[in-house]
This record gives sequence, structure tokens and C-alpha cells, in this order.
Amino acid sequence: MAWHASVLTLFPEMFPGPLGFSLAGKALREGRWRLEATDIRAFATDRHRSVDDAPFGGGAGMVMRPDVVDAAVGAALAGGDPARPLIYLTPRGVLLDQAMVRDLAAGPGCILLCGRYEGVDQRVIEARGMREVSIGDYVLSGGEPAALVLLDACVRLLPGVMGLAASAEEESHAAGLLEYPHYTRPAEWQGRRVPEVLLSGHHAEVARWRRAEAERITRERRPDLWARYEAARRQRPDASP
Ligand code: 6GU
Repeated sequence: MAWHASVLTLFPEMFPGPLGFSLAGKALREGRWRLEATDIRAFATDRHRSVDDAPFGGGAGMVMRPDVVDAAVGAALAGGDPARPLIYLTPRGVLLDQAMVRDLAAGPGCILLCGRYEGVDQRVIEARGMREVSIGDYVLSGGEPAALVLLDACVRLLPGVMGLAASAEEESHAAGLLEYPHYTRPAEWQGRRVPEVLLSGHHAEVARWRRAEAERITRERRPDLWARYEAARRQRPDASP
């Protein structure tokens, strides 16, 4: 069966959105993955179709009701492989990283719950054993853009979606480094030359330069990744200094 994403949202029209374009969109049309966006409001039970209510304890905003969200989750589970992980997208979640993306892409798909308002009643998150995931340390107005980000990251790793260029980039990130810079013709543009080593045809020297640039950029921009990379390098018995 194709990799299957179910998105639970109050704004199903946001999907596939940008994922309908480029290689993800082509792969979607080719059936390499499947996407359903379900309107949570379809599971409302009262005549006002209400999906939210005021927070216990007071405060601003509204909270999504556990009964309505639970019914939507139940329908998604019944509509696909019940082993798919349940993910609630929230800025309070654990940070999405490439290791999590790799795990998700290797599985049967995922069920993504997008919160709006102040969030979702915590009891349904716990009762369904959902993983809470964030895409970064900033606040979005809803989980939908985060769901699109997570899906893009997964879909590009599916077999036959992106090919060799993508796997090379993925490997570089997997090694724990940011990627080296890229250049194409002309060799001189607005007085700026492409680094000479890249024109040399010496493959080993090109590889050495790229590794050195990847390390420099990682050290300068991401001291957190650099510390982890150095720690991992120290673990290796054949470590180069
Ligand atoms: Cl997953 N949701 C929202 N609303 N904001 C976020 C986020 C998720 N990740 C980072 N910011």
C-alpha cells in the first residue's frame, strides 16, 4: 500500500496546497503516496456544529472539544492502517528533525491532527497516545503549515519521489552537517569567481573542499549541531582530528 497521510483539520482546503506542485504533487498523482484532509467539523454533533469551547480555568481563546476530535481520530484510524502514528502538531511538541522524518517515511504513513484556537483538550491527546510534535521555536496560527512541512519532508524520501540529488542532501544532513555551497555556470559572474578547486576536475580535492565548507558553515551557524557532530566523531575509532 502507498504511504498514507490523513490530516484532521478545520481547514481541509489548505491541502494538498503546496504539496500539489513539483515532485510531491507528481508523486501524489502517480499514487506513490496518498493524502486525505478531513474536516473535523464533520464530526460535530450539536446543531451549531461546534468544535470548540471556553477553557476551564478561564483565559483567552477557545479549546477544541475532546469528543469531536476523538470521533475524527477514530474515523481516520478506521480508514487506513491502524498502525499509523498519531501526531498532534503543536508548538509545545518535541522538535521535528530528520531522524523523525526518516522513521515516519519508512512506516505506513501518519495521521496528523492540526490544532486551531488555543489548542486541543489534553485528555484526547493522552487517551489516543498521540505524539506532540513542533516544527520549530516560533508560533504559527495553526498546525496546518506545520503538517505541510512534515509531509513535504517525508514524501521527498519515499521511493521514486526525488532520486539521487535528494538522497545526497539527506545523507549530508544525516551525517550531522549543513550542506556545502553550490555553483553553476558561468565561472565568473558579476566579478565573483566560482572556487577554483571546483573547476579543477580533481574529485578527491573537490570532496575535501566540500567537507571543509560543510564543517565551517555548521560551526559558524549551528554550534548545537557542531557539538553533536564533534562528539560523534570522537566516538569513532578511526577519528580524524
Ligand atoms: Cl506544530 N503548530 C503551531 N501552531 N505553531 C508551531 C508549530 C506547530 N511548530 C512551530 N510552531
